[in-house]
Amino acid sequence: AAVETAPAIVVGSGYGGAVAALRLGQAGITTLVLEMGRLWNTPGTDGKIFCSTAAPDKRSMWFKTRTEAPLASFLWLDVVNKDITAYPGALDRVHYDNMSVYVGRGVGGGSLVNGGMAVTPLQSYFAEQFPTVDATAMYGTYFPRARTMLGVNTVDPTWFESTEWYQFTRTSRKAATNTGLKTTFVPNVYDFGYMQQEAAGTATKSALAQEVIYGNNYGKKSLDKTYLASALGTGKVTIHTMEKVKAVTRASDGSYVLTVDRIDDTGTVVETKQYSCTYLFLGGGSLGTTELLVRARETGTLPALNSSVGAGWGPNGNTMVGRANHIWDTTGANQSTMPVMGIDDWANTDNPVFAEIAPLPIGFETWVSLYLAITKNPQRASFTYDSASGTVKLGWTAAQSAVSVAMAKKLFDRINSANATLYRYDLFGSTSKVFADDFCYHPLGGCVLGSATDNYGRVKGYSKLYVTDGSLVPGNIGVNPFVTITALAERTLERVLAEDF
Ligand code: FAE
Repeated sequence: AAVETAPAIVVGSGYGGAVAALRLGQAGITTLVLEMGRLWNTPGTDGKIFCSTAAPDKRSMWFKTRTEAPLASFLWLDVVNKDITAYPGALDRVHYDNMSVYVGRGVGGGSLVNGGMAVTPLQSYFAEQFPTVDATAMYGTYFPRARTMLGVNTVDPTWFESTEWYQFTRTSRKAATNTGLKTTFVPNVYDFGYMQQEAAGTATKSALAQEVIYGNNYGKKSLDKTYLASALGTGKVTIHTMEKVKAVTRASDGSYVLTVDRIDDTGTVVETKQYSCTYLFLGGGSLGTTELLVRARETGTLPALNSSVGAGWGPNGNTMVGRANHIWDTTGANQSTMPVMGIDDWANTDNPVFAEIAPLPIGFETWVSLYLAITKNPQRASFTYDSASGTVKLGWTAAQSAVSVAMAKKLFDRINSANATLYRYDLFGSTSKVFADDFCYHPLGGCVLGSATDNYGRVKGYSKLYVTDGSLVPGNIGVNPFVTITALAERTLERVLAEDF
């Protein structure tokens, strides 16, 4: 088959890929984006593009025959998951031996399915994690640029205090305050003006209609509405969907050659294509990018990649936990799916934890306070290539998850003790499981900045090859990660466009 050629190719259309696509397009460089998922712009027979968590169908998950929601059970019953038809749905759960990782699939990557929390890390912790990056430039230029481009806004505090939709957050805040803990509002890319209209009954409900992890039909500024819309607007950027990059090699003239499977809605490979480019930007996310590069090094297609490729992975210390409130401390049958507050105990050097107050939007009173804790777990793992199966494996162990659990438990034991409350035992599938220790939402690392790449995401051992996504972040950033990923990508693109083109 003929080789299609483009000056620049971007793999993936999540945060890192979207920033690369826009800035390349604005610089006048013809750019092709290759995305394995679909473009989410066509309503189904119900008139909606995405399905809700209350009634998941084939659109929910990436080629699964049963949904795999983070909360496996309620009152130990498997009421949460449903059988579905295999289809290129929006949310994937990728299983490794002791850790499964949720990722978004489609034009917009994780922005399609995430909680929209747009949090800038503490500058001192950013500087600790990225000692070679000029933190002043990050906080003066790139973080503000990222927040503006992403459309970050905050909930109106007056409305927050009065609306039934955030009763669950206020109840969790009360328990934290009783413990002497600090809570903080967190910004979001969901349009809170729109959400107030939903609550008033003047706009079609999305965040207030149990839509989030399988996509939001309204209200959310996902990347297809921000960076990617602007990228397409330059007239220089094209996106090919349902095309998965399988392999990367380098031709003798220095160009990169990509082998790509085009799939249909059943997952069948309908065509295997070859693309070539001068500049290659990898934005497949921590899993996608690292897998491509580990495979390239181990199969000899990019043999000069160094031993740091595949190393430094962590789940951002993620652990989920639920508490049972007293009968008089209700959390509300109606809950917004967009979190707006966190318990910020990161300054506690003995046990740093930032815990997002998460909703449990199932439409009836549960008295559950749910949290996604981000702990400062220092454990890291590596990806390795298994030549027998041709797959890439992640070496994360159960003992490494136990470190996150122990840190979260220290914090929530304090909260339970101050409030005379207990954990919920019925949420994660088995009677003994209080902490979800086997999945994460925040995969980070694998091609860490300054180790696998130079200080600007240029992959060591090659020229004109770049990483722009979450694989640059060394396993932990202390808050929800997409603002950091976006800001780092802005910094990389500015430098690379000035020096390498
Ligand atoms: P990502 O957004 O994952 O994009 C990678 C893209 O590349 C995807 O579209 C893939 O389909 C595509 N791709 C991968 N491999 C290939 C290949 N070989 N060929 C072609 N295409 C490929 O990467 N973060 C926050 O900051 N706040 C939140 O509230 C939040 N909530 C979350 C909730 C959920 C349920 C999930 C899953 C994640 C959440 N996150 C949140 C994490 C956040 O979405 C994630 O850090 C970013 O999406 C990562 O951005 P990347 O650019 O690294």
